[in-house]
Amino acid sequence: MFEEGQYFAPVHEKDDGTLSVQLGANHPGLNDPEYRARRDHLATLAARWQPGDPCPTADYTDAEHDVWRVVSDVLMESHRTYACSEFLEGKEILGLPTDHIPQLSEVSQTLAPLTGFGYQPAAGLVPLRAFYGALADRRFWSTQYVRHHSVPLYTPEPDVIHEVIGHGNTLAHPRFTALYELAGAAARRVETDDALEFVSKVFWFTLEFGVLWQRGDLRAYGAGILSSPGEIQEFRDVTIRPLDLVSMGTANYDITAYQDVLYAAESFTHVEDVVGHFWATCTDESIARMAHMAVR
Ligand code: TIH
Ligand code: FE2
Repeated sequence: MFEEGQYFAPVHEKDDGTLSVQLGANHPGLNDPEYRARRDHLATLAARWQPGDPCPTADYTDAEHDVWRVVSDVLMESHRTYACSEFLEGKEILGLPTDHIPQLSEVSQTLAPLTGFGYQPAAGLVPLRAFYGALADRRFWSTQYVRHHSVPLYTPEPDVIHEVIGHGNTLAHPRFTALYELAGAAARRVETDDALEFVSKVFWFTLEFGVLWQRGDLRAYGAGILSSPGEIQEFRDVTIRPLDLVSMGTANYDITAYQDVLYAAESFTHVEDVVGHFWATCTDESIARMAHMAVR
């Protein structure tokens, strides 16, 4: 996903109406003209998309399909070992290809009868409220470009691998999508930016970077862990705290590195009971009270 507070590259419109993506100073693709042309092209396609249209077709290059293949291969094994069972069930039902990058439009078509979710292409930054609000309509704003081939193991910048392998497999499972929808409804319900930020931080530490106990084993259910062949190998070695809305909603995190603190639920049901219930019921006032309780 591509939202405020996450690493993202600013996008500018050029005189000819196409978009230009400004990669940061240490972006691995900065001095790769071919990569930059791809980024600009995909951003331009997304910007021309209109609500209701299927996602535009991205004609991926062989090199881009190769990155997907490499990451899919490594993750195939890691998911069996480190992903929670609900993710593995979603993965089984969705049946993503491992030998080529699927189009967002195709994945959306497969998701529709399963959970009603579908992707919309993001050209650049999607503001927090729009990003989360869309979840209430079962729309998921998604990037379409692929991480640079030199960094297959981890990227701070959400790419199609993260959106589809990380989030897509969860969007195929109704227990996950119920949570996404509740997060969306919460984002629409709250009015202050502070409350919205709290809601989005809880999302970060759960649907993006959540872990949970399953049969005595720590497993990942967050899409950010499940799309990174590097981080998925390391998450068990970081500081694991118990699930706690106040700490998650007020914690600061570094978006450019492996997370050093994660919050573990006792089970998937525990996530639903605590986090689902929070999103289902939170208001500006209840969040202000919680934020006030935070130890700073
Ligand atoms: N770090 C993730 C990956 O390498 O797949 C992508 C992101 C998830 C959340 C923010 S960036
Ligand atoms: Fe994400």
